[in-house]
Amino acid sequence: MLKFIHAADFHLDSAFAALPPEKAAERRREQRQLMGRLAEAVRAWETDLVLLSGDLFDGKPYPETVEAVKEALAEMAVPVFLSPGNHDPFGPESPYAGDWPGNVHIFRSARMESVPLRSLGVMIHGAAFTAPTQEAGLLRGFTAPQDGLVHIGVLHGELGQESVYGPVTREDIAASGLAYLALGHVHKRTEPLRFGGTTAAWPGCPEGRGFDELGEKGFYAGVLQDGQVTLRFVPLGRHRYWVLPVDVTGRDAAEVIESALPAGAEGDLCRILLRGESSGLDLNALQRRFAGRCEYLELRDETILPQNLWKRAEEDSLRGLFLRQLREKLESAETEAEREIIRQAARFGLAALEGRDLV
Ligand SMILES: [Mn+2]
Repeated sequence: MLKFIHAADFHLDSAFAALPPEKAAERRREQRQLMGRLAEAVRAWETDLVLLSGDLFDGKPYPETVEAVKEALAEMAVPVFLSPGNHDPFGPESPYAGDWPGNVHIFRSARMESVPLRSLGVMIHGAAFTAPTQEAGLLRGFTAPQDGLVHIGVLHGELGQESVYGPVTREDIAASGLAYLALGHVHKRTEPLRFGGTTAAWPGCPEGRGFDELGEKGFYAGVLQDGQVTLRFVPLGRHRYWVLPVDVTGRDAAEVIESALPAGAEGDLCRILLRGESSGLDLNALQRRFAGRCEYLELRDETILPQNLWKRAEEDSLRGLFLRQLREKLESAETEAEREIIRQAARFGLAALEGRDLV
């Protein structure tokens, strides 16, 4: 059995342009610790092998960031394979051209290179972006030898024919003879994918950097046994981003927010979209009430004023007919709970008939 960890797209030293400069600097300092935390995971799980599928850096990194990464990779103390991506392509000016710890193998060319690790019974294959774009598929025409070793690939790229970011096709993967293909570039984690005899996956980025990178993020911990790969997702980021739409119609907004906030959100960045009907929300009071519950809380009032549900009931239209039927049901309803369901049905039905968005 062989245990490996597969991570990608750290994008260290991202600009965090949406944050004020001092906040952005703080986030970059925190980001530098991600690789150290990955090293802790590597050691705690007694991992045999680490696969890093590119975009570790987001453009030209600060020297202290490069040092922190080198230190963390050395601490892993097992073979580490790294395939540079479009944001950190290999080149004479890139940080990858310098000295790296002895356990780290960096792929340096846009042609597949193979490194046998006979003690582990595997051979690792990979290639590098050498420029911000890579139009030729790096896996195109590649087939692993049938030599009794288990073959693993590490690449940065995206699925499809038409991409300037290292296109990889299903056919390329199915024909590769690889047991596992460790991919990077797609920031949203994919489930393990199966093409022919090959398992492939994108672990996504290990921590969100904005409201376009939502939810739980981390890396894949893989087990290779009898040529078969199983993957387990492991969260790594301290900060998660959430966009949470909630409906406050007929409800106490504070209670609605309370039940929408995810557990353990203290380090999280939450944007709450308050929707539905309301005759006025006190956003300042809500903001104060939930201060400290997340690292950052943004409340957006997207509510509309309470609608008179029945005002169009006399209309000679599908809408009128719909409302008249529901109003009859409302009049014969026996409990308040039943009446509330009917009013809700009227609201949803009206929204659908009028092409409005529902929460
Ligand atoms: Mn990328």
